Amino acid sequence: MEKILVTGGAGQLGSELILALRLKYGTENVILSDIKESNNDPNFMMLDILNKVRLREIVEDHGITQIYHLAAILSASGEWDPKKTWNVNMNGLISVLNLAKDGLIKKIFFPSTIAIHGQYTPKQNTPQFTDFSPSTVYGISKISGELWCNYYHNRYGVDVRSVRYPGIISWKTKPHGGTTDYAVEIFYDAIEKGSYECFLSAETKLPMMYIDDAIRATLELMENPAENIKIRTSYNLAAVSFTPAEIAKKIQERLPKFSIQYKPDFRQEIANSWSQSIDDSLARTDWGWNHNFDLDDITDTMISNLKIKLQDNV
Ligand code: AKB
Repeated sequence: MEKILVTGGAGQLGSELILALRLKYGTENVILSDIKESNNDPNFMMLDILNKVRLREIVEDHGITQIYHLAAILSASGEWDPKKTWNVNMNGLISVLNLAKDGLIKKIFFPSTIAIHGQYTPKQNTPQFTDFSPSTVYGISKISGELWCNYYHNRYGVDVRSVRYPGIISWKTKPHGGTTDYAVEIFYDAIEKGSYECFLSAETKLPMMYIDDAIRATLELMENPAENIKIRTSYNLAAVSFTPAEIAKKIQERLPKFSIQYKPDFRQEIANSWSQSIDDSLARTDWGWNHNFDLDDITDTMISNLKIKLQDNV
């Protein structure tokens, strides 16, 4: 029986990944951990990922077999405290990798990101293997993390698997501290205020994905036989690409009074350093990845669910 620990599990991705994992393995076998208290969760443990003694204790006490290591500081908020971001993102991962090296856990999931892209990364159809010289400390920590994963796999046989997520769009839990967060905020503001002030310019094209696709990709990657997982740094992963102007138009087709203004801030420079579209053919070939949600599906799903969720405010 698998026993799973999700670190940093209370965030945008974790809160929905937890639901999918619990459906599969049972609530009692999937522990949600985070630095913030989560009183309502039926199987929660407080964990600061920098506390390696506590991490090891949880793993030993509960017979943890797999860790989904989501605890990290993202691209925009990471720039406020680069040293802390490096510490959390890097040392947290190394502690988790060491648990597998020491034979305590069998499998690790490590989320990488399009934030590993940089100035010299090809902006269209970014290949799996190319120049990655990121400009943010988050990006630097993630590309370094990928290399550490590959090293632990080659040197110690650790079964660590990873995908490079694009921006993730979801309605249940809001993202915090990312550059792609605008693509979620725009839906909240469209419904609650009828207008949105976007922190990226109208033509900033970025790769994005609906949360259901992101969760399915994660589970499919983790459940595939080990021999199918040929890349142990991290797989390119893609679904759709669009600009703020394009998503605004889709919203206006459904909410005709919606308006958008553009006021780019420091996040514009970060977005400019990332690619516009990704070649994820190796994920598709090696472990059968395929996305389901296009921009129309995402827009419909976000608007209908948020209208219900926010109905008291509308
Ligand atoms: C961010 O914007 O920092 C994240 C990411 C692309 O990893 N959503």
